[in-house]
Amino acid sequence: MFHEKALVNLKDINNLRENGIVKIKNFLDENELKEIRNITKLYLLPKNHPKSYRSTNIRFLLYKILKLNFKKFKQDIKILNLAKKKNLNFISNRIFGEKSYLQFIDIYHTPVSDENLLPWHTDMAYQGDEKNYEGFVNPDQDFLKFFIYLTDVGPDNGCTSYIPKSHKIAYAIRKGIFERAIKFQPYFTLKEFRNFISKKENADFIKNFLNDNNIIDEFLKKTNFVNEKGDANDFDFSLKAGDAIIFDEGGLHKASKCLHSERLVLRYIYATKKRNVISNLFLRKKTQNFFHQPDNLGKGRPILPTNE
Ligand SMILES: O=C(O)CCC(=O)C(=O)O
Ligand SMILES: [Fe+2]
Repeated sequence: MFHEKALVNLKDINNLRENGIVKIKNFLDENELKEIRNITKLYLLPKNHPKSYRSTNIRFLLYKILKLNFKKFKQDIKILNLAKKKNLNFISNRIFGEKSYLQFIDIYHTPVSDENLLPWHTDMAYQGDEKNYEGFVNPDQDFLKFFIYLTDVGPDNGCTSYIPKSHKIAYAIRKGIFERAIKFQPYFTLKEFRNFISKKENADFIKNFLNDNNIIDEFLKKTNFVNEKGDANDFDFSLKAGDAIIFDEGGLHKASKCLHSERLVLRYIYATKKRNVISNLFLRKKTQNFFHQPDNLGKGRPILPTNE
């Protein structure tokens, strides 16, 4: 499976651990792409639309039958079969180094626009305030996204820009806050994140925790564009329909604007902890006004390098 020629090989996994993201060309072959696109073009739903979510297990599939929604039932089986065919669970287990579970699947559409779909953010940032410590999820819970482009993307045109290595910093922050070694302060947006890590006590903790003296300065340098010109496309890339990225959602990323063409994507999200469907439903209800739902359900450890 982890043969050099495998869809996702060890080099890719190490790359992902080191940088937080890896690009996989030709993740889908032509027929797979065609089949999935045929399903999706029937529903051009925006991100976070309740109907953009697809069945992740037998329970949800049965629910489709109960609702006599045979069309979606058949489609969801195809989407689940694709995950199986691509060994996503196996790959995800391997990346995490422990057992992981499919959390959700969605397919969404982004229309042409001159505004970013989502500005720079980290999905796993703790939110709230210091009194909310009990609500902070264990930082060792991991979330990983298989993000498949169903249309071509490029700079300022639908790519998911990602700042390499930022997943490590974000993990150190969560760990530090969770263990009360550093003080909570919002760090969800790029500006907040930069403010957070610019504080000496936070920077000291992070450098020490990651055993890396340069990581903060490098990050600040790489993201100084936010002060100079608000945004930049230094971290943009081009990929073709059927290509994919796999990323740790804890790293800083943005959904860039679709300046020239509309975009369709399919996401499979895995995590190390089994999802409690009932409590997640409540959580989703309670926090539906959150900025970036339901991605911030995931709060976890990044996929750090190992000595493998
Ligand atoms: O739509 C995108 O390109 C990125 C969406 C996002 O922020 C995420 O999947 O965490
Ligand atoms: Fe995100």
